[in-house]
Amino acid sequence: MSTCIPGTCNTKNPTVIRWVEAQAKLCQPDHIYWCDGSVAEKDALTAEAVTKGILVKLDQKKLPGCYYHRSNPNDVARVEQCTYICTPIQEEAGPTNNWMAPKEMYAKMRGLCEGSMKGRTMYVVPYLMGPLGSPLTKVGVELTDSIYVVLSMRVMARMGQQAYTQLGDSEDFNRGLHCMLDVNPDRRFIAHFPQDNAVISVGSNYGGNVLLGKKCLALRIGSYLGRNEGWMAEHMLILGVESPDGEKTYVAAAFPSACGKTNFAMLVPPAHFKGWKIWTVGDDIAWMKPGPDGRLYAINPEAGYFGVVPGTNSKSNPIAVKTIQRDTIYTNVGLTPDGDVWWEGKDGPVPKECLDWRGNKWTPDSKEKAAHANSRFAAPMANNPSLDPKADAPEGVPISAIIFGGRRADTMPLIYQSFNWIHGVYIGATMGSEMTAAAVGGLGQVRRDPMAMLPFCGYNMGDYFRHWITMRKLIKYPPRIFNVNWFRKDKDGNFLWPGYGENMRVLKWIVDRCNGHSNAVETQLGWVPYAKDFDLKGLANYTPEKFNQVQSINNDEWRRELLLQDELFMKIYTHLPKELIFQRELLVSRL
Ligand code: SAT
Ligand code: MN
Repeated sequence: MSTCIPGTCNTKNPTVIRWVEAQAKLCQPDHIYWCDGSVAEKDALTAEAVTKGILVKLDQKKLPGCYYHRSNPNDVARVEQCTYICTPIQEEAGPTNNWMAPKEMYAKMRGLCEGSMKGRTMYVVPYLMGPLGSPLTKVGVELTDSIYVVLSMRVMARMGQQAYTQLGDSEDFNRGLHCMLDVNPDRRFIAHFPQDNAVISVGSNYGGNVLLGKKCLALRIGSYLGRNEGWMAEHMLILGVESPDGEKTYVAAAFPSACGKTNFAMLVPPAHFKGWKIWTVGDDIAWMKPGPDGRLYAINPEAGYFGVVPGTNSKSNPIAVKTIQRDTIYTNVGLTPDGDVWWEGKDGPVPKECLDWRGNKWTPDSKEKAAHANSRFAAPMANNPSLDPKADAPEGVPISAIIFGGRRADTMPLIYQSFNWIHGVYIGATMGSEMTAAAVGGLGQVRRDPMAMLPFCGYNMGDYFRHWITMRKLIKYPPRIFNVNWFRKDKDGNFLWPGYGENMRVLKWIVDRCNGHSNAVETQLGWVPYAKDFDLKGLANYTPEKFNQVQSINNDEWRRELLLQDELFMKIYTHLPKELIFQRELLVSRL
């Protein structure tokens, strides 16, 4: 079988063609289909997916262009225990990553992929991570035997012919191979080869495991490339804050998966904030590089949102509600008899019955949830009514603030600001968060998740901290660094902060700090707002006492926190920059 039949193969790049040929020889598909990203192609593949039962067509009047997908019930989230960083030397991957020598992993993958596409079609999916023509943009080609992956990649990345335009004759592209196999957790591997700019993913058909542009290229391989090339690949949303007088300030924020990055990126200010507006650049990933003016510039490498569905409603995220009305693929939510989707926390009445994410009959009396806790929408960012006009700008947007945050019931105040960059790096490096449904295992336990990158750093975490410290020297006007926690609770388990749109109050203080418009008090942890300056106007029943409570610093809790932080520092001790140990000592002395 010839791989590149004239008229079907849509690139002349000899390296791409040779590589596809080699993978086809291994996987032995019946057909090879070279995707061009066109609308006609999307329509044809969608129709085929519907015929094969991979997608269910939803009510097209209510939800134009929307489809429904159920994953295998054993395959509903990222699996960190199956995720490997394959560097020649184990120390390069570091103690926080699973490791296997590249030779050994390639051999294992060859064994699993051999003949795995017999009777199937191999789709060649060229895509860009980043806007066409941006110096930060990277090219990827993903080979997959899943139509669901092709259609999702078309939403999540700039997929199609433009990728070959950016690539030209170059050999510099990410080589991604995805084989579904029999979707068996025992044969599930997501293997990264940073030195080869390559990823092989087998045995899954779910989100972050298989949309190889996202976590695999944009974060794990991206972080590795960024360290070598002088830029940063971060698990961060990017948003723009516009003030009533038109001043625009961009911030980037790192929260672990399923801690509200998408909601924060699409925040709608409460009525009291007349004239303020939030613009979305990205909701999950930021690639950042110093610009010619000495500031740090960020692009969102993605073109869509892969957001958590449950809890999405007009209070938590009215912009997402609008964004997912069309051209959206819903995975693992409930399906109503009239071709609509439903999930726990959706606006409107609860349906009398529907099919749950497993396809079983569901009624309001059912014990199980209709939508899986990690059910997702994949929606194009072009649908977002608050999409920032610069979301496609090749030069990106200048970042004034970096915000770290996690899900913490105690210890962490609502907001504080680091004393300086290196102190901010320490705050990011010691981040902790309660685990969520985005990854398999450990729900609710606090784990250290430095910069929200623990599952996504493609090299030694200690070296990653060093890279953050080094970057300071390359940025003349570094962003200010802040820490937030929307999730602090009182003794009775009630949230101490209303969250959602009200987070605008915190964001305003951050932006005011960056622009020299507000004062701060020094504490053990960092700079915090004066209670009298912090805008609580129009917040019903929210007293200054409650604000003091959510901002309180409990030295006993902080002593325990320091011991918990040590666990991670001990683990990566051999590569831990000494600057961070000094920061720890300074904090101890302040406490
Ligand atoms: O499943 S994904 O990895 O794409 C989403 C997430 O965990 O952030
Ligand atoms: Mn994420």
